[in-house]
Amino acid sequence: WLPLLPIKHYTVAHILQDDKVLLGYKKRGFGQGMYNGFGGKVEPNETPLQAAVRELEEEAGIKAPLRHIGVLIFIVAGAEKAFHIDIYYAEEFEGTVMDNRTEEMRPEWFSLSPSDGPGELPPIPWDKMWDTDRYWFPLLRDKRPFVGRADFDKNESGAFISRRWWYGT
Ligand code: 6OG
Repeated sequence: WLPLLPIKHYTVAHILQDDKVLLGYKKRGFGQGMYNGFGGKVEPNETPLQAAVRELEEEAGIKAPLRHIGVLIFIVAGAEKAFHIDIYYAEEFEGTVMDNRTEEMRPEWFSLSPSDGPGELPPIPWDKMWDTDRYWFPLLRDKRPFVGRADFDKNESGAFISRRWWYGT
């Protein structure tokens, strides 16, 4: 058998509705201070879909019929594990979006249409998101399945450089 790089399996779930997307401001942990969909680690006793539904309920307080739409693989030079992230979305949900009630995430709606005028929802906060998000968000918005991979290496001065591959339908 070939040696395998073990993976850490995560989920990220988004609600897409009427040209807007629900994201959460991460108040602690990995990705603190950034906006992301809702998600976390897939536990050993559950499927990725079960994990995605559970995390959405824990972090946003809503239940949604999530559909799988994308896979991201991140490989960081020198790290013991690769990241495997399953991306989900739903267009409807049950319950009321929680209003800043958890320690973890503060849910907020953002506009997916570039031409919103004053008084409308804020645009996607790219500068406070993972920088690879901008590659696959347009595919998520259009509900086009995708896979992507990014390899992160350090250059001589210690800065991360990345190479990326994206495949959409
Ligand atoms: P906890 O450790 O807080 O879960 N995650 C990423 N999300 C995006 N958009 N881009 C990435 O690429 C990510 N790497 C990890 C997966 C961490 C959460 O962060 C997500 C989980 O939802 C760099 O339980």
